[in-house]
Formats: sequence, structure tokens, C-alpha cells
Amino acid sequence: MKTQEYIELEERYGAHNYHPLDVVLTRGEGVWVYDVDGRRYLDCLSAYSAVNQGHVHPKILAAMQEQAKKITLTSRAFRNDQLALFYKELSDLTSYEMSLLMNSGAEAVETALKLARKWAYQVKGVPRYEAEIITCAGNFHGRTITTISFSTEPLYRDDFGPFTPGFITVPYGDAAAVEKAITPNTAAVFLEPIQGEGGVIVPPTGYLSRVAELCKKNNVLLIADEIQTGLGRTGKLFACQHENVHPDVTVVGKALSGGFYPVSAVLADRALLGLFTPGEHGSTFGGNPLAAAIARAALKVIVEERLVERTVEVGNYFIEQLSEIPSPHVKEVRGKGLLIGVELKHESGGARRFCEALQDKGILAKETHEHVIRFAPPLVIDKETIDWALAHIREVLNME
Ligand code: IF1
Repeated sequence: MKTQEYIELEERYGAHNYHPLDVVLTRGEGVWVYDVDGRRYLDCLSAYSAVNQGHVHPKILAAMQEQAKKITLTSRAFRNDQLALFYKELSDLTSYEMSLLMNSGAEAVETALKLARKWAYQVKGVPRYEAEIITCAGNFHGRTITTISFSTEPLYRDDFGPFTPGFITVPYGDAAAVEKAITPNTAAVFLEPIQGEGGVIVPPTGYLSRVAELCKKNNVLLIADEIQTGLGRTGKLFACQHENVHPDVTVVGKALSGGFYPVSAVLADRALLGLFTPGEHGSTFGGNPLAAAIARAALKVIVEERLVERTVEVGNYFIEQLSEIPSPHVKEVRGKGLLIGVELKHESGGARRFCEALQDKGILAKETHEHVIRFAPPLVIDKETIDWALAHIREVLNME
């Protein structure tokens, strides 16, 4: 079948909850993906930072194949020989004493919010069901009714009410606004260290450390959503580390499995995760041996291939080179590591047409919030490939 035939089937039988580029991919390897017509593209989205290790990484593939032949799912009613090892390796790598495994990022976010509320009632002494969680305008934390309840994006919220109560929204990047919003009933401040979907919004230097101080001073948990920014994407294992901030709770997902399988986790110390008692929370697939085996291999690749360290150099190079492109359309180039946003002027007519022009030149990138082109290639990209891409990006950023 050809591209158009796949598109027609998809349009006819699938819900239209996305507006994808008209490219039908059939194979991926490292930073490259291939469509059904044999064309090659540089993947500059990495499935929204889920394939930091590159597409179909051989070591993660081997781990998946090996484990899939043995046992894939036991439920947590029984134990398995992969989960305990993954818990230990995740703790050693991240310096958190414990973790709780889920599947999607949104599920891990929901788990973290439940944990924050439980801590507020059982430990902080907030009167039952008055716990408040402070979140930031421009956030993206998932598509569940609770996570969209505190979204400020009408497209994600409209028609999905009534909404989950207990969330206070403050402007992103404004620590004074957080300070003002804290009350005796505040359980947590919940934020992304860099807002990905919000348009690759990097907060002012010092913001994260100031919010961490405010949380400590007011006996409020700091919860970081590192589902997109974590696991090397910004040139640190976690983006919070750019300011030496170690949140009470960190939520991870996406690249935790290298894009092979939905694996997410809530990381925290025993004083917090120890609050969950048997039967209070769970999931059919959460912590299954296949997920654990894959995630063990995915973390090993990040460490062994020094993906965090190399992202600093390669990311700085990409941002620097993009910033030097003369273009009548570019308003700002921003980001950290290999999480980069190129914001276009509104008179340039929106980022979509630039992404379509990039597609014609063999580069797949995705617009975010209308006017921003996000460049987030797998962390295994090298400078030669970036130079190849820059030549095409330069042309596209100078089209009419
Ligand atoms: C879609 C956005 C990105 C996330 C952060 C939690 C989640 C995500 C910081 C939930 C997921 C994905 C979801 C996907 C597109 C993509 C996305 F455009 F939606 F906002 F990356 F920016 N926290 N982001 O980025 O994780 O449940 O999806 O595993 O829903 O369209 P999930």
C-alpha cells in the first residue's frame, strides 16, 4: 500500500483526535525514520522525547525480545524477577529511595497527585479533602479529567467538565505568585521544569530553586513532571538539576522505556512512597516484568552511551547554530540541551506550513502552540547530522 491508501483508511476508521503530517512511517533506526514510499526522514520530535535513545535501539530491543520469550505479565498479585532489580537500579541512578511504576505519563502524574493529597491529610494535617495543589498556567501533564482540570488550554479542557477541584493556577516562571498562592492547606507545587507543550518555555534562572525554597519553608511538597524534560533531554539527567533542585517527588515516563513500551514511574523517598499501603493504588500492567526489563535496558543505554553528557555539547551546538540563522520569520530560539523551540513571528502564518516544508526536505518536526517549531531529535544525534539538517532548516526559515 502507498501513503495515500493508509491515510484514507486512517481517516475513515480512526478517531480524528490528531492532525498528523501526511507521512506514513514503517521503520526507524537511530535518528532516522522511513516511510512506506521508501523516503528517509530525520526525526526531530523523538515521539515527544520518548525515543531519546534513538529508534529501535538494539540493546533495548534485545532485552525486550529476551524477556518477552520468558514472561510478560504476572500482575502485582505475585512478584517477578525484573521489578526488584529495576527498582534498585532506578534508585541508584536517581538518588530517590523508592519508586512506584505505572504505564502512561498521565497515570504516573495521577499517582503523584494522589500521593501529595494523602501526605497532606496524613502527615501535614490538612483537613480532609481541603488539600490544594498549585499548578502553572501553560502546563501539560496529560489528558485525564484530573490533569486537564488544571490545564489552561481550552482545546484540552472544553467540553470535558465538570472538573476535579483542589488546584490553584499561577503564572509560570513567577516565584512570587507561588509564594502568594501557598496557604496552610497547600499540599504541593506541581510543575514542569521546562514547559514542553507550552512552547518550550524555559523559566527565568533561579525560579526552580526559589520555588524549592518556598516549598521547604512552608512544608509543601515540590513535585516535578520530568516526563518530557527528564532522562537526558536537557543535558542533565533531570532538568531540575540545572539548578541543583532535588524535588520531593519526580515523575518520569516516555524515554524510561526508550519508546518500546509504556513505562512511567513516581520517584520519592520512603517518607512519602511509604504512605501507600497494600491495595490503595495499582494498575494491571504497572511494574510488569516486560516493562521492567525494557526500562532497565533503556536506563543502561543512557548511562553507557553517556547520552546526558553528550546532549550538553550537541544541544548547545544546535541552539547556537539555529540562533545564527538569519530569517525574517524567527522571533526567538530557546531551549536547553536537545529540547529546542523556534518561535516564529505571528505574521509568518503559523508553524505548521514550516513543518510541512521541513517534511519535504526530509525532516520531521512538530509545531507546538501554533507558532513554535519544536526540535527534539533523539539524543544519539551527531553534529554531522545536525549540520545536514541546518542547511535545510536555513532554507525553510527563509521561505516566503
Ligand atoms: C498527546 C503534548 C508533549 C508530557 C508531560 C505528562 C505527559 C506528557 C510533560 C503525559 C505527554 C505527550 C502526550 C501527547 C503529545 C505529547 C505532548 F503535546 F501533548 F503536550 F510532549 F508536549 N507530562 N506528552 O509531555 O504522558 O500520558 O502521554 O504518557 O497527548 O497529544 P502520557
